[in-house]
Amino acid sequence: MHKYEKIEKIGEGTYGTVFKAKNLETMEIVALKRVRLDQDDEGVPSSALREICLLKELKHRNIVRLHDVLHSERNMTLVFEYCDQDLKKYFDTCGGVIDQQVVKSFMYQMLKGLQFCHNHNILHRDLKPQNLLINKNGELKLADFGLARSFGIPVRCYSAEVVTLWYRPPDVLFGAKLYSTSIDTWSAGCIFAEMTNAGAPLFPGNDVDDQLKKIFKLLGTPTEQSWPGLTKLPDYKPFPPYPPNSMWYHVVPQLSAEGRDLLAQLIIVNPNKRMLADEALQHQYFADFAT
Ligand code: Z3R
Repeated sequence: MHKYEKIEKIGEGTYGTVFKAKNLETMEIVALKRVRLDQDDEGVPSSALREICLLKELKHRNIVRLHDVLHSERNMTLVFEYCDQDLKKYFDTCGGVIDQQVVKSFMYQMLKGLQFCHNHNILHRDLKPQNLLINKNGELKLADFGLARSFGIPVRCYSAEVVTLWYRPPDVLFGAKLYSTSIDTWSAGCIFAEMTNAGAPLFPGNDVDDQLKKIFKLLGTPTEQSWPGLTKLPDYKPFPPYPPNSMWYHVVPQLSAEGRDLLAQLIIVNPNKRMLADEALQHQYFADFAT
């Protein structure tokens, strides 16, 4: 730890405090993420440590680099590449306008990062604006990839802040335990809509029930016919039979028809029908996009 000098606190993440710091050997600016482990646990589980160390090999321009993993008996500190801000702050400071070409560029980079991790069988499971980081030169990078697998997604952040449900797909909200890559493409769809609306969230639910209700009011309540196996999910409960709302134009008025088509395929309620990152990158929406 003496190798790093803390500069300032950046924020409170899901697992612990994040600091901006300087590597005193290289003078490089980094982000230090201190992971709080359960009080009564015996320190860092060796399985988690192995998994986290594998993430050091995950190298891609749209993934925040994990430089190092430091651990003592009780704690673990992850040393990440530093980025200037996250997408949440970007929304807060954009003054209610985001250029739709910027949205396309961010969306493309988010899908590129997702595609890379999914090709390596790593899921994010908690994708949200707070862990999409943006550089001054317009590069977008995904943070916290693979951490949910090692540490789980807590109900509350260690700082007692409630973990947001806004980007969770209906299968997970109904208690599905077998996660697949479709969990992340749903979140990507929600973030896509939020970007085109300059930071207004698509499904800002207050609790699991309200979250599902908001989703079904737009997309229609699923049935055993539209989604075989739905009623067998661990936390399944029936909802009123809302019809799908066809007024997409009003949901994302700034988005082009191609963009609306892509969005509609990312936020499909049945996880087996949801579009994958690979397919999304081939979508017509990106046809005029030079990287
Ligand atoms: C790695 C992992 C998490 C974070 C990193 C790097 N950088 C973060 S969070 C960050 C967030 C801001 S500035 C840097 S903020 O001021 O926009 N909240």
